[in-house]
Amino acid sequence: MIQFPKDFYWGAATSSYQVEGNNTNADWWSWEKEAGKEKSGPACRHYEFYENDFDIVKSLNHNAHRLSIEWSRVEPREGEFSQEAIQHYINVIMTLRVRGIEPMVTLHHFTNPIWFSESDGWLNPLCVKRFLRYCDVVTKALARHVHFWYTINEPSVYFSHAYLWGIWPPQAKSFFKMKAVHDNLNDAHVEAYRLIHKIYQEINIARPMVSIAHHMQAIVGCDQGLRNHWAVAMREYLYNLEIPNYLVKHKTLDFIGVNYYSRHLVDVHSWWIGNLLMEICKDNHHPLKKNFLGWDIYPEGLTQVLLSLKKYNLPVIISENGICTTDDNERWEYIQAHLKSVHLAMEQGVNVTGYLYWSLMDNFEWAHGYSPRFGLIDVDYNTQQRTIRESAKKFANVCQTGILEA
Ligand code: IFM
Repeated sequence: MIQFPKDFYWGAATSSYQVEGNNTNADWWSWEKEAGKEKSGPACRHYEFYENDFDIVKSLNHNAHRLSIEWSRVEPREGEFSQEAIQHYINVIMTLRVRGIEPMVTLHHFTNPIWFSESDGWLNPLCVKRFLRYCDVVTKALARHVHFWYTINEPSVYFSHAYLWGIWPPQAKSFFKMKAVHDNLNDAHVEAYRLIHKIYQEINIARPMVSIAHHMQAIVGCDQGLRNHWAVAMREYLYNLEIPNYLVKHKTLDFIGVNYYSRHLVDVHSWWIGNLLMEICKDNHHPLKKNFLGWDIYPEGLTQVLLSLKKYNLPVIISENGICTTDDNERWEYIQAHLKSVHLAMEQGVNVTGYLYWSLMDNFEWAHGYSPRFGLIDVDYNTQQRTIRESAKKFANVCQTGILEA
């Protein structure tokens, strides 16, 4: 039996674009059409059904819930803020609060308003200023009801997918553009962190907790050879620790949000820098069970990444961890195994204060569309019927008691 602390945050996460539906002013909306991808369309219609969805959240004993604000709804045209959208998000937050659920709010989760993207998005020299104007409006509207903020979701995933691999909008394939966006997102976080704290100080409310949701993988060498050893060390620094190092150096993390799913298996056949940084194992000599998208399931890696954060001496919240699968038994096994890994890291001194499963409900998985099923709640996209999965009920017991039967 494993016992988690009494005041632990338990819950699940979503993002606006993936569940709300009809985010017609977002860059993804137009890109889905241009690129011939599956359309997000009405998604889970969570924009309309959030009260009902939060009743379910309550029934599952979650005491925290992570969601994101859709910038393209709040500021559909440059400098024009929608009171309707702002009021909507106030209502969303209050709906959580009256149910005793701690809202954790993300300001940027992959999507941008079309006007922002059409003027060079995160490459425009004005991008940080534009993002801050939006953050200012949202923070002032929500400050009295929100204590936890994530400025940016998975900056490293965003800049690599959208500016290096070219598989997300705006489909750039340039190391230099990626580096510029990396720098701008770091600046955006640092400035947004300072702005949020300043607003809380001005209206004299308790210091908020501000972070990013940082994507981390367990980086594992196929063997202990010198080349793999070097490659693992370099990637560990560049992929996992470089961003937190920078943000900690600028004193702009109150906690660390960790999104963990899988491992990254390193097998390098040349000393060329490209191989050292990017070559991954293509053999099947260390096979593991995989999720629906083919990602390795590697729970012990969560202990590994959490221990790597110990040196920062900051609280950690698992802001995302989950599996897409058509077999719900696998989901419960995944949750159990990862919670054990979290607890192991806690026993070794990492101050983990919460665990949020990805995702509350099945949703739009970006370029993969609707096939991957990550949800604790099954969504029938034809009828919008929600069905609570067995794994959700088992997780609900842990949320209620803080006890995981080993
Ligand atoms: O669906 C995404 C989410 O938007 C960000 N983190 C990873 C999830 C699963 O791919």
